[in-house]
Amino acid sequence: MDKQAIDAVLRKIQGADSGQPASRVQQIVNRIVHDLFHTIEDFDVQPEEFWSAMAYLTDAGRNGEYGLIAAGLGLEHFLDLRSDEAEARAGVTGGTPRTIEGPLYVAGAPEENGFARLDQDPQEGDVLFMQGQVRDMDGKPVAHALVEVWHANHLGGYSFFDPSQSPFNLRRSIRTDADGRYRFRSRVPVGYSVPPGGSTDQLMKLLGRHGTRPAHIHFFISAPGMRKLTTQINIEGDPFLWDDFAFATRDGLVPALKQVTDAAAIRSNELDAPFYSIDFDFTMHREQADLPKAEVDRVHFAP
Ligand code: MBD
Ligand code: FE
Repeated sequence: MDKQAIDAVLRKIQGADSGQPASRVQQIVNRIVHDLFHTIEDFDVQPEEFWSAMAYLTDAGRNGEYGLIAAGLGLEHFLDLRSDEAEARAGVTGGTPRTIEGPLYVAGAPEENGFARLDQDPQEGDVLFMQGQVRDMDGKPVAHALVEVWHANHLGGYSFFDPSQSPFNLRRSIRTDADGRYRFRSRVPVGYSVPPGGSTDQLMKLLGRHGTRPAHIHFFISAPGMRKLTTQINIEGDPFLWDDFAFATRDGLVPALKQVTDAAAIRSNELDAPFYSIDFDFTMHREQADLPKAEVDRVHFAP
């Protein structure tokens, strides 16, 4: 069809002549449908192709994979870049970079003060201690900030989604102490890969891509009067470090992973072998009236 004929059909379908101003939802849906009509035309999409796409989307929804697809298509990262831009326009720059939440957070992890052990299940992997301080942009410690942390096990699996792990394994909420400090003991995670043969995997393969993330640890950092920080740190040395299927690796989020072999340090941590350690401080911004909320309302899993 020629473009004018398509636009004439669109006008009819979208009721452009109804005289009512279009709501935000109408405007956005109309735009997407417009773009889709033209995509179908430009690529001469056949009915079988259209219905196979519909079946794909139905399956993806049934599998609960839309969150993975949003990450894999870079949409979640794009939202981060737009948030960065909105902050920069208001003069809010620096501090710990944000990066995507991803689809695997589970609300309601047990809360502990200052220190938590994340590895509740007996599990493989190198012992990891991670510690640091939460500070504001003036360098002042943020006492009693909430550090929510979650990560995968030695097989790249997350508790709740992986039924072999107990509830909230490798998930905790840690209150920083009076000096803004947090610390946890866990096991070095391994990168996550999308479910083999699943909807995201199929899509990534059709796009000539993979569905693997480098090993990482997720954080929400929150405190009254401060902008909530959603971020991750990466495990240095992972082969996928800069080849993340979700595009979440950012400069400033790759701390050194140190192996501790000192006998006294091993003993004082109640271990009998060398372990790994990461030091990482979080710097957060004060809340500011002229900015979009830093906390993103989003449906979360909860047990
Ligand atoms: C993850 O662990 C993750 O963090 C993201 C963004 C997507 C899939 C799995
Ligand atoms: Fe993750």
